[in-house]
Amino acid sequence: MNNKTIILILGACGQIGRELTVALREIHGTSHVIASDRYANRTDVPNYMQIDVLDGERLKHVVKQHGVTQIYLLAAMLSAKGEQDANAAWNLNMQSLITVLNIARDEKLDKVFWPSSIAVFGPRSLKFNCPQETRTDPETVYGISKRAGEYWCNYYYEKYGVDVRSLRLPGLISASAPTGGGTTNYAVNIFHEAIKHQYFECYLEESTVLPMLYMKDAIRAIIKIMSAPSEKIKVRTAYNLGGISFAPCDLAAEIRKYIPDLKVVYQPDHRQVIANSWPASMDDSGARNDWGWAHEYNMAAMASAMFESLKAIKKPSLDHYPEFLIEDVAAI
Ligand code: AKB
Repeated sequence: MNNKTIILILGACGQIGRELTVALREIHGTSHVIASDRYANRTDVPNYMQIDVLDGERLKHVVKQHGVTQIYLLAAMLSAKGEQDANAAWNLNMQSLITVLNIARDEKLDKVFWPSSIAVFGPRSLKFNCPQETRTDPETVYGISKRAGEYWCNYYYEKYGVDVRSLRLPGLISASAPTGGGTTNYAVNIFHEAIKHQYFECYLEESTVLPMLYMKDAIRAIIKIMSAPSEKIKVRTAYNLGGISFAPCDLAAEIRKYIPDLKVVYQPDHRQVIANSWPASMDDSGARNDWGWAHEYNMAAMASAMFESLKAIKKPSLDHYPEFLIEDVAAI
């Protein structure tokens, strides 16, 4: 670790943020990793501060005051929620990125991480083994903001030398935080409902295959791309990232190995349209060749790890999360 590294995580209470904060603190130490989110009074999280990513002045002040050298910008409105308020989604997703890129340029930050998504693809993209370069044509405001954001990252790198790195993340599965506002959330929620009720109402059709990743793999990917030497990063928009692909019926069959009585009812809603527009699997050979990405968890290993983690939680349902963290889930 570099003693001068001071990391600021924006969106540290979210699904990625919670695990990334822990992982980065294991590497750099808690005092070198500032966790921040829009929530006040997180006295349970050490080295935490409340920051609204749309408040550029405060963000700049914090960066200067604490000598921040790297920012991980994780705050965003995801695909399904974004469709409910397109302007708010665009504003949050774009304005926060431009603000962070400007600060990175002006304050000469070492590096920035900003996640893109498989949502940059659309119905005219290749469905299987979707390549890095293909038609994108995203059909959600979230996907449009991610595609535009990729170009902004490339622009700031080319024009100002800002070392911003990005991954097109697939659906992420984890036990440590609820999911908020995404289309791929069913793959997390099914575990909770299977344990609690042995019953799950799935908002996607049983055969809808989507690219997914266990969170531990995603965190490894983020840490790996961020620690790769700059010359290894050949894609300055965002790298395709894949790992596993499955449909709700595949996941249900895997979960039935642990909970044989699980009943799943399929009731596709507006999220089905979004899922239909996304690829089923990703060609992430660029990430594998350029900086050595490799996933470790297949679906069986992911499910086993999920049950292991959820066993450690006394009341394994969405109820065990603090109220403020489930507000986005409840909104969908
Ligand atoms: C979503 O479902 O919106 C996200 C994503 C694929 O970026 N999980």
